[in-house]
Amino acid sequence: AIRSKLVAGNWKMHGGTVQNRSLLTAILAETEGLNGTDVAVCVPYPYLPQAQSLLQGTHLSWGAQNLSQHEKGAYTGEVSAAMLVDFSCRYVIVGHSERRALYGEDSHTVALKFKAAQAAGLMPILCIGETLDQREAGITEHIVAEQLDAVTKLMGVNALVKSVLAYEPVWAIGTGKTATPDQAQEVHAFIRSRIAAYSPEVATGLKILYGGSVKANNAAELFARPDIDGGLIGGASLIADEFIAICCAAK
Ligand code: G2H
Repeated sequence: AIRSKLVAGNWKMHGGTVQNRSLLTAILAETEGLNGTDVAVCVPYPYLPQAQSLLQGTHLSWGAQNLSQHEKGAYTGEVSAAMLVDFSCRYVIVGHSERRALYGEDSHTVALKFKAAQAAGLMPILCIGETLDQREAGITEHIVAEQLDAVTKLMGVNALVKSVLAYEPVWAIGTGKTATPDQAQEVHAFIRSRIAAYSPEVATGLKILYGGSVKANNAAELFARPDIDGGLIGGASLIADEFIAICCAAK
């Protein structure tokens, strides 16, 4: 493969210090030296110090699931990019569909968060994807293009070099309905070709993860497709054996 793979867990609003410790300890023990595959966990904010203390100096990276687009100031309840850096995060998810749908984040806000993350030296994992209605209306490509273009228009296409994309069809998230490898590959190839129109080099180097009900029993087939460079894993990232098997499927 041209690109090494990345498997990132998105714990969402799950966890606790006791479970986290056993989960992370198991993942650490079983995922070392996976043919260059990077493994990361994106944990709820309060567990960043725990992730840092357990994972510092190991092969695992950690990160957060959201951040503020603002640098600092009177934004009660918000968390800045610099705070994530303070806990040695490498990654931060931006624009997850749950943030877009439940917290009103539009593509412009997501682009500002992407910018804030990169300005602090974090690697944004930019999530894009269509809803079921949009897929059925035949506007999947239009939707992912709009979500992607919001970032490239603000930042320029070269900003994608220090980022990861995640294609997450909303209808496949937490529903048990995975996109077929063909469906996923088709959209991944579209995304890469859209970027290649501006910069072939950026397109070739960019990791595009698939997310949406990835499990141990479907990961290998997805990850074998040429434009699928790993996964963003929700539910299955909370179960040690499942997540480890998914990491092992990314060869
Ligand atoms: C998509 C995914 C992780 P799940 O949201 O971001 O979650 O694997 O539970 O569908």
